[in-house]
Amino acid sequence: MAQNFAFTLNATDGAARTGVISTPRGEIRTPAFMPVGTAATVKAMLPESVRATGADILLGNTYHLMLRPTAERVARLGGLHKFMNWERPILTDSGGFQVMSLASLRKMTEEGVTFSSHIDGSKHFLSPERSMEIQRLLGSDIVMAFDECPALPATDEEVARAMRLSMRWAQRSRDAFGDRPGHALFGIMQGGVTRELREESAEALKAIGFDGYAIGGLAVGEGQAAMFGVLDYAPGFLPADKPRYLMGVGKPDDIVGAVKRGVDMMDCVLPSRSGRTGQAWTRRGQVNIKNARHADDPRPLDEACSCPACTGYSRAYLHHVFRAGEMISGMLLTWHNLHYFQEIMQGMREAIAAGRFAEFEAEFHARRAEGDI
Ligand code: PRF
Ligand code: ZN
Repeated sequence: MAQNFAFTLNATDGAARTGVISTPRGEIRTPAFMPVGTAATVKAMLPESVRATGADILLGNTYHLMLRPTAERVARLGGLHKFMNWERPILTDSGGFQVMSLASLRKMTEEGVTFSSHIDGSKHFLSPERSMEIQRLLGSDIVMAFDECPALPATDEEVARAMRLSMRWAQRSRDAFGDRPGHALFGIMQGGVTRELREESAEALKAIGFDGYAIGGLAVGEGQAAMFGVLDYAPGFLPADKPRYLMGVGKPDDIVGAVKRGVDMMDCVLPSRSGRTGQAWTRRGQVNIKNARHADDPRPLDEACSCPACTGYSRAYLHHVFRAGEMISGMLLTWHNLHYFQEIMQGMREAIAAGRFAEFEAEFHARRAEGDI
């Protein structure tokens, strides 16, 4: 197991947990939300601004970086942290999930997946061994095993086949990763919405042994009720003394529901992507800054928010710069959204530590029910 990489649980409240992941590049307070920096940038944000929102760790992508600028070039330039000017922890996804959603002409075999780049059509190959090599070249602190995530709905046979292939790939990822002090390798559970397959996947991962365990294959079209149905049991199949990471989730209410069920880490493009399309997330729900009702509104987006967008600008201004296509629009809304997501995480960490997660959750839902006013 990785040296200088440790998970300390500080408190639990029901299934919810709070703690700290220690790495040589700094501490990650859990539950943690990881902003997505796909192409070696959290779009529209300087790294110091991302840090100012409260992020302890970013997510990067094997798939995008192997295509452009290539992992070998990033390594020559001193690694991803130096390249993008973010010295704190970085977790990298392993690439298979992005191949399935972005690449064309995919061909999957036991060995790996061959695909054409969504950028220029060039041909590439990813396998557990190549994914481990790329993530090592990038200098990732938390490396993800190479897996296959089927889109739901899929037949039970298809979900089982993909899960069992992912478990063989998990063993190959573990073997190829080797022993890298200060760096962690996380396994990824698959198995769709089928309890028996989730349990089989968890057993296979535990037998291999990882520094942390991700729950993959959710938020792929099954809906929140089905996802929460899986999260009612799946975290309990995983070791209590290792971090649990729910991949690609989610909206604020998904995040709160996942933490309630025992998840420690999450990532999602939602706060950054929706910031660039004029969608803001606030304590009172979603606000579409494009809407004409904001054109003369001198109030901030959220009067209780301490982010730069809310302390320095009116809804009228945010509406104007979005309509005018000004770059500051995406910058301010992304900052606000990331700030709000991190504020939810901080609120949950404090609530769990104080044994009042239920009160936090009730207050969270009550505010949203009031709506934007
Ligand atoms: N596997 C990997 N990355 C992912 C997922 C997965 O299942 C998901 C599913 N929501 C998002 N990102 N490797
Ligand atoms: Zn704000």
